[in-house]
Amino acid sequence: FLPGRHDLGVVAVGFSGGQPKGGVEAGPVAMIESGLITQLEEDLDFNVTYDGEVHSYSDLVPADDPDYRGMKKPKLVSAVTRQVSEQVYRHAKEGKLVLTLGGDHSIAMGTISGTAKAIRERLGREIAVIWVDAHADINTPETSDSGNIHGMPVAFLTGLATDKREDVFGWMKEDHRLSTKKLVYIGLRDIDKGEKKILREHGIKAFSMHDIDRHGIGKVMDMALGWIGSDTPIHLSFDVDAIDPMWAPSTGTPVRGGLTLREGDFICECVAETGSLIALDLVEVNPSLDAQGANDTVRAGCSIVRCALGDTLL
Ligand code: 5AB
Ligand code: MN
Ligand code: MN
Ligand code: MN
Repeated sequence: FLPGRHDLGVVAVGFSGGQPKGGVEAGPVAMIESGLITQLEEDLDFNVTYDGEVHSYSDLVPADDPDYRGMKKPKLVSAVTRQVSEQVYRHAKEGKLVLTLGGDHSIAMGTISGTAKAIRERLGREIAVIWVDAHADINTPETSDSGNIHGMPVAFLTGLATDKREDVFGWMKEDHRLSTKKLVYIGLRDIDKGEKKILREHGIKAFSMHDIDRHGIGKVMDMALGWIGSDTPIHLSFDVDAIDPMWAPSTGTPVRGGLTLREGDFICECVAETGSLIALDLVEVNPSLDAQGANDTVRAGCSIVRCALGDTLL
C-alpha cells in the first residue's frame, strides 16, 4: 500500500499553545537548520515536498480564549490542530509519507486525524499508532490536573474525549479517529492516576520502561509490532521526552529513567523495517530549555527521524 514511499511531505509546526512553556515553537527551525531536510533528500533519496515555511498559525489566534472544561487555550489549539490535520491529510491523500516536526504534542491531534482520514479514503484501511513517550497523553479534560492540551491528544483521537463545540475539537469526526485497539505505547514512565485507569479499562497496549528493562527493547518491538499485525499502515508519533534527559534534556516535561539514544533509534529502525510507515511526528524539542543540552536534543531528534525513514537499514 505504499506506492509512493519515496515521496515525503514535510510539515513544520511552530506551535507551543498546548502547554505553558515558550520555545518549543522553535523546534522545527533547529532541526531544519541542522540540515535534516537536505539529508533526507540527498542521503535518503526522498523526493521532498516542503513549503519552506515553519507555520506559526498566528492568523488563528482567537480574540478571546477562556478555559473550557479545564482546558487551557481550547480554541487556539483546536483551530491550529484542525489546520495541521488538513495539511497532513493533503500529503497523505496523495500517497506521500508525511513527516511533521513540532511543536508541542497537541499537534498530534492534527497529524493523526489527518492520516487516519486519508488512509481510510485512499486504502480503506485503519491506521495503527505507535506512541513513543514518557507520558501517555490520554487525559480527558476531566482527568487532567494541568489543563495542558499536549497531555490530551490521544483521548480526543480515540474518541474517549469529545466535544460538540465545532471550535473546541468538535471538528474531529469518526473518520479522523483511531481505535484504542490500534494504539501501542512505548517508553511510558510518568502516567497520571486517571490515565492509568483509562489504559486499564480500555485494554490499551502499553510497554513501559519497566517492560523494556524486563524484556529488552528487541523483544518489546517484536511484541509491539506483533500486536499491530503486519501489513498495517503505521503512524509513529515520537515525543523526544521518551529519550532519557541524559541525551534529550531540552524538552518541556523531562522525566529521568528513559530510553537510551540507541533504544530510541532502534525503535525507529524496527518501524522502518516493516515498510509500513505512513507518517512520523517528532515533537517537544525545546531548544530554549537547558540551552547547554539543546544541541544534543536537536541531534537526538534528527537521528530519530533519519532512523524511522530508513537511514540506518542496510
Ligand atoms: B507530553 C501530564 N500528564 O497531563 C499532563 O509532553 C504531562 O506531550 C503531559 O507527553 C505531558 O499535564 C505531555 C502531567
Ligand atoms: Mn511526553
Ligand atoms: Mn507527548
Ligand atoms: Mn513533554
